[in-house]
Amino acid sequence: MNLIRVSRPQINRRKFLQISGISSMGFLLGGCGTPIFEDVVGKLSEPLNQKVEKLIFQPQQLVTEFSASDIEPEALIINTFRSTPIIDPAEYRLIVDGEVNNPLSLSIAEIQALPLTSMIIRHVCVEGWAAIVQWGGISLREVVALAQPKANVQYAYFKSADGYYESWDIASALHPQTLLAYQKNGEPLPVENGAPLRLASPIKLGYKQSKWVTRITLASYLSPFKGYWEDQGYEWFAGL
Ligand SMILES: Nc1nc2c(c(=O)[nH]1)N[C@H]1C(S)=C(S)[C@@H](COP(=O)(O)O)O[C@H]1N2
Ligand SMILES: [Mo]
Repeated sequence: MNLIRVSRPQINRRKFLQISGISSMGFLLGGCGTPIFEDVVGKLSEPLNQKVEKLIFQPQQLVTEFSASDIEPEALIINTFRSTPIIDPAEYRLIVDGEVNNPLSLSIAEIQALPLTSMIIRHVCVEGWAAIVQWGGISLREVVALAQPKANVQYAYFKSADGYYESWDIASALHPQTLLAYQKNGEPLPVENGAPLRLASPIKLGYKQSKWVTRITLASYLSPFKGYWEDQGYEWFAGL
Protein backbone atom coordinates (compact mmCIF):
# COMPACT_ATOMS: atom_id res chain seq x y z
CA MET A 1 0.00 0.00 0.00
CA ASN A 2 3.01 2.29 -0.28
CA LEU A 3 1.52 4.17 -3.24
CA ILE A 4 -1.22 5.62 -1.05
CA ARG A 5 -0.77 9.25 -0.18
CA VAL A 6 -3.17 10.51 2.41
CA SER A 7 -2.56 14.21 2.30
CA ARG A 8 -4.22 15.77 -0.70
CA PRO A 9 -3.35 19.43 -0.90
CA GLN A 10 -6.05 21.68 -2.30
CA ILE A 11 -4.93 23.24 -5.53
CA ASN A 12 -4.87 26.99 -5.83
CA ARG A 13 -3.89 28.99 -8.85
CA ARG A 14 -0.33 29.74 -7.77
CA LYS A 15 0.34 26.14 -6.83
CA PHE A 16 -1.16 24.95 -10.10
CA LEU A 17 1.07 27.23 -12.10
CA GLN A 18 4.09 25.99 -10.15
CA ILE A 19 3.43 22.30 -10.57
CA SER A 20 2.27 22.48 -14.13
CA GLY A 21 5.29 24.60 -14.98
CA ILE A 22 7.54 21.91 -13.55
CA SER A 23 5.63 19.11 -15.23
CA SER A 24 5.71 20.92 -18.54
CA MET A 25 9.48 21.24 -18.25
CA GLY A 26 9.58 17.50 -17.76
CA PHE A 27 7.66 17.00 -20.95
CA LEU A 28 10.01 19.29 -22.86
CA LEU A 29 13.11 17.58 -21.54
CA GLY A 30 11.55 14.23 -22.34
CA GLY A 31 11.77 15.17 -26.00
CA CYS A 32 8.33 13.77 -26.67
CA GLY A 33 7.99 16.03 -29.69
CA THR A 34 4.72 17.61 -28.67
CA PRO A 35 4.91 21.35 -29.34
CA ILE A 36 1.71 21.62 -27.28
CA PHE A 37 3.73 21.79 -24.10
CA GLU A 38 5.85 24.65 -25.30
CA ASP A 39 2.57 26.52 -25.82
CA VAL A 40 1.36 25.50 -22.38
CA VAL A 41 4.47 26.85 -20.69
CA GLY A 42 3.94 30.17 -22.41
CA LYS A 43 0.18 30.35 -21.95
CA LEU A 44 0.01 29.36 -18.31
CA SER A 45 1.11 32.83 -17.36
CA GLU A 46 -1.91 34.25 -19.21
CA PRO A 47 -5.29 34.27 -17.49
CA LEU A 48 -7.53 31.33 -18.29
CA ASN A 49 -10.96 31.97 -19.73
CA GLN A 50 -13.10 33.51 -16.98
CA LYS A 51 -16.04 31.14 -16.57
CA VAL A 52 -14.19 27.84 -16.61
CA GLU A 53 -11.32 29.37 -14.67
CA LYS A 54 -13.74 30.12 -11.84
CA LEU A 55 -14.81 26.49 -11.69
CA ILE A 56 -11.23 25.25 -11.79
CA PHE A 57 -10.05 27.34 -8.88
CA GLN A 58 -13.20 27.82 -6.85
CA PRO A 59 -13.28 25.79 -3.64
CA GLN A 60 -15.93 23.05 -3.86
CA GLN A 61 -17.62 21.00 -1.17
CA LEU A 62 -15.43 17.95 -0.59
CA VAL A 63 -16.86 14.49 0.04
CA THR A 64 -15.52 12.99 3.29
CA GLU A 65 -13.01 10.27 2.53
CA PHE A 66 -12.45 6.93 4.24
CA SER A 67 -9.29 5.64 5.86
CA ALA A 68 -7.00 2.89 4.58
CA SER A 69 -8.47 0.32 6.99
CA ASP A 70 -11.93 0.85 5.42
CA ILE A 71 -10.83 -0.35 1.95
CA GLU A 72 -12.87 -3.37 0.76
CA PRO A 73 -10.54 -5.04 -1.74
CA GLU A 74 -12.99 -7.80 -2.68
CA ALA A 75 -16.11 -5.64 -2.93
CA LEU A 76 -15.42 -3.88 -6.24
CA ILE A 77 -17.16 -6.06 -8.82
CA ILE A 78 -15.89 -5.89 -12.39
CA ASN A 79 -18.73 -4.41 -14.41
CA THR A 80 -18.02 -4.21 -18.12
CA PHE A 81 -20.70 -4.04 -20.84
CA ARG A 82 -18.50 -5.72 -23.43
CA SER A 83 -15.10 -7.32 -23.10
CA THR A 84 -11.88 -5.80 -21.77
CA PRO A 85 -10.17 -3.91 -24.62
CA ILE A 86 -6.53 -4.57 -25.49
CA ILE A 87 -4.47 -1.38 -25.20
CA ASP A 88 -0.75 -1.18 -26.00
CA PRO A 89 0.68 1.10 -23.28
CA ALA A 90 3.39 2.34 -25.64
CA GLU A 91 0.82 3.44 -28.21
CA TYR A 92 -1.73 4.77 -25.71
CA ARG A 93 -2.52 8.49 -25.76
CA LEU A 94 -5.11 10.46 -23.84
CA ILE A 95 -6.57 13.01 -26.25
CA VAL A 96 -8.10 16.18 -24.84
CA ASP A 97 -9.84 18.22 -27.52
CA GLY A 98 -12.99 20.13 -28.40
CA GLU A 99 -13.47 23.76 -27.41
CA VAL A 100 -9.95 24.26 -26.09
CA ASN A 101 -7.01 26.44 -27.05
CA ASN A 102 -4.42 23.71 -26.43
CA PRO A 103 -5.53 20.24 -27.48
CA LEU A 104 -3.49 17.60 -25.68
CA SER A 105 -2.17 14.17 -26.58
CA LEU A 106 -0.63 12.66 -23.45
CA SER A 107 1.39 9.47 -23.17
CA ILE A 108 1.29 7.39 -20.02
CA ALA A 109 4.66 8.81 -18.96
CA GLU A 110 3.38 12.36 -19.40
CA ILE A 111 0.24 11.56 -17.41
CA GLN A 112 2.26 10.01 -14.60
CA ALA A 113 4.53 13.06 -14.47
CA LEU A 114 1.56 15.15 -13.31
CA PRO A 115 0.98 15.40 -9.54
CA LEU A 116 -0.43 12.21 -8.02
CA THR A 117 -3.61 12.53 -5.98
CA SER A 118 -5.02 9.75 -3.81
CA MET A 119 -8.48 9.31 -2.33
CA ILE A 120 -10.42 6.58 -0.55
CA ILE A 121 -14.07 6.76 -1.56
CA ARG A 122 -17.18 4.63 -1.98
CA HIS A 123 -17.95 3.38 -5.48
CA VAL A 124 -21.72 2.90 -5.90
CA CYS A 125 -23.21 0.85 -8.74
CA VAL A 126 -26.94 1.18 -9.56
CA GLU A 127 -27.12 -2.59 -9.70
CA GLY A 128 -27.11 -2.63 -5.91
CA TRP A 129 -23.53 -2.98 -4.73
CA ALA A 130 -20.89 -0.62 -3.40
CA ALA A 131 -17.20 -0.80 -2.48
CA ILE A 132 -14.75 1.41 -0.62
CA VAL A 133 -11.75 1.83 -2.91
CA GLN A 134 -8.51 3.79 -2.96
CA TRP A 135 -7.84 5.48 -6.28
CA GLY A 136 -4.59 7.20 -7.25
CA GLY A 137 -4.27 9.41 -10.27
CA ILE A 138 -4.34 12.91 -11.64
CA SER A 139 -7.11 15.37 -11.02
CA LEU A 140 -9.20 15.95 -14.11
CA ARG A 141 -9.32 19.69 -13.41
CA GLU A 142 -5.56 19.94 -13.90
CA VAL A 143 -5.75 18.16 -17.24
CA VAL A 144 -8.62 20.38 -18.33
CA ALA A 145 -6.68 23.47 -17.23
CA LEU A 146 -3.67 22.36 -19.30
CA ALA A 147 -5.92 22.14 -22.35
CA GLN A 148 -6.94 25.79 -21.86
CA PRO A 149 -10.72 25.41 -22.22
CA LYS A 150 -12.76 28.18 -23.78
CA ALA A 151 -15.02 30.09 -21.37
CA ASN A 152 -18.30 28.63 -22.65
CA VAL A 153 -17.40 24.95 -22.07
CA GLN A 154 -20.23 23.24 -20.16
CA TYR A 155 -19.79 19.51 -20.75
CA ALA A 156 -17.03 16.92 -20.84
CA TYR A 157 -17.41 13.89 -23.13
CA PHE A 158 -15.46 10.72 -22.47
CA LYS A 159 -14.72 8.01 -25.02
CA SER A 160 -13.43 4.61 -24.01
CA ALA A 161 -11.48 1.94 -25.87
CA ASP A 162 -14.35 -0.57 -25.49
CA GLY A 163 -16.88 1.72 -27.19
CA TYR A 164 -18.35 3.00 -23.91
CA TYR A 165 -19.11 6.72 -23.86
CA GLU A 166 -20.16 9.21 -21.21
CA SER A 167 -20.83 12.90 -20.68
CA TRP A 168 -20.56 14.97 -17.52
CA ASP A 169 -21.52 18.51 -16.54
CA ILE A 170 -18.35 20.57 -16.36
CA ALA A 171 -18.73 21.47 -12.66
CA SER A 172 -18.71 17.77 -11.68
CA ALA A 173 -15.82 17.09 -14.05
CA LEU A 174 -13.85 19.90 -12.40
CA HIS A 175 -14.64 18.80 -8.84
CA PRO A 176 -11.33 18.37 -6.96
CA GLN A 177 -12.16 14.72 -6.20
CA THR A 178 -12.83 13.77 -9.83
CA LEU A 179 -9.72 11.86 -10.87
CA LEU A 180 -8.29 10.08 -13.86
CA ALA A 181 -6.99 7.10 -11.94
CA TYR A 182 -4.13 4.75 -12.76
CA GLN A 183 -3.83 3.11 -9.33
CA LYS A 184 -6.32 1.07 -7.32
CA ASN A 185 -5.80 0.10 -3.66
CA GLY A 186 -2.14 1.06 -3.80
CA GLU A 187 -1.32 -1.01 -6.89
CA PRO A 188 -1.15 -0.18 -10.59
CA LEU A 189 -4.73 -0.16 -11.91
CA PRO A 190 -5.67 -3.65 -13.17
CA VAL A 191 -6.71 -3.76 -16.82
CA GLU A 192 -10.22 -5.05 -15.96
CA ASN A 193 -10.72 -1.94 -13.81
CA GLY A 194 -9.85 0.38 -16.69
CA ALA A 195 -6.06 0.63 -17.14
CA PRO A 196 -4.32 2.64 -18.25
CA LEU A 197 -6.76 5.39 -17.19
CA ARG A 198 -10.28 5.57 -15.75
CA LEU A 199 -12.55 8.10 -14.13
CA ALA A 200 -13.07 7.90 -10.37
CA SER A 201 -15.18 10.31 -8.35
CA PRO A 202 -17.20 10.19 -5.11
CA ILE A 203 -19.90 12.49 -6.56
CA LYS A 204 -21.23 10.23 -9.33
CA LEU A 205 -22.72 6.76 -9.71
CA GLY A 206 -20.55 3.92 -11.04
CA TYR A 207 -21.74 4.05 -14.62
CA LYS A 208 -20.48 7.64 -14.98
CA GLN A 209 -16.95 6.44 -14.21
CA SER A 210 -15.63 5.42 -17.59
CA LYS A 211 -12.84 2.87 -17.74
CA TRP A 212 -10.17 2.82 -20.53
CA VAL A 213 -10.63 6.54 -21.27
CA THR A 214 -8.94 7.52 -24.52
CA ARG A 215 -10.55 10.85 -25.39
CA ILE A 216 -11.97 13.79 -23.45
CA THR A 217 -13.85 16.34 -25.54
CA LEU A 218 -14.88 19.64 -23.96
CA ALA A 219 -17.96 21.27 -25.45
CA SER A 220 -20.58 23.97 -24.89
CA TYR A 221 -23.50 21.79 -26.05
CA LEU A 222 -25.20 18.62 -24.80
CA SER A 223 -25.06 15.92 -27.48
CA PRO A 224 -28.00 13.56 -28.20
CA PHE A 225 -25.52 10.80 -27.27
CA LYS A 226 -25.27 11.29 -23.52
CA GLY A 227 -23.84 7.99 -22.40
CA TYR A 228 -24.08 4.27 -23.00
CA TRP A 229 -26.54 3.66 -20.12
CA GLU A 230 -28.19 7.08 -20.23
CA ASP A 231 -29.23 6.50 -23.84
CA GLN A 232 -31.11 3.44 -22.56
CA GLY A 233 -32.99 5.45 -19.97
CA TYR A 234 -30.62 5.82 -17.01
CA GLU A 235 -30.36 9.21 -15.37
CA TRP A 236 -27.78 11.53 -16.91
CA PHE A 237 -26.66 13.59 -13.87
CA ALA A 238 -26.41 10.49 -11.65
CA GLY A 239 -25.07 12.41 -8.64
CA LEU A 240 -24.38 10.78 -5.29
N1 LIG B 1 -15.47 1.66 -20.53
C1 LIG B 1 -16.36 1.23 -19.61
N2 LIG B 1 -16.43 1.90 -18.45
C2 LIG B 1 -17.30 1.51 -17.50
C3 LIG B 1 -18.17 0.41 -17.70
C4 LIG B 1 -18.07 -0.28 -18.95
O1 LIG B 1 -18.77 -1.26 -19.23
N3 LIG B 1 -17.13 0.16 -19.87
N4 LIG B 1 -19.07 0.07 -16.70
C5 LIG B 1 -19.40 1.09 -15.70
C6 LIG B 1 -20.09 0.58 -14.50
S1 LIG B 1 -21.77 0.25 -14.65
C7 LIG B 1 -19.49 0.48 -13.28
S2 LIG B 1 -20.32 0.09 -11.87
C8 LIG B 1 -18.02 0.66 -13.16
C9 LIG B 1 -17.41 -0.59 -12.61
O2 LIG B 1 -16.03 -0.42 -12.44
P1 LIG B 1 -15.16 -1.70 -12.12
O3 LIG B 1 -15.39 -2.70 -13.24
O4 LIG B 1 -13.76 -1.21 -12.04
O5 LIG B 1 -15.65 -2.25 -10.81
O6 LIG B 1 -17.41 0.98 -14.40
C10 LIG B 1 -18.16 1.83 -15.23
N5 LIG B 1 -17.32 2.21 -16.34
MO1 LIG C 1 -22.52 0.11 -12.49
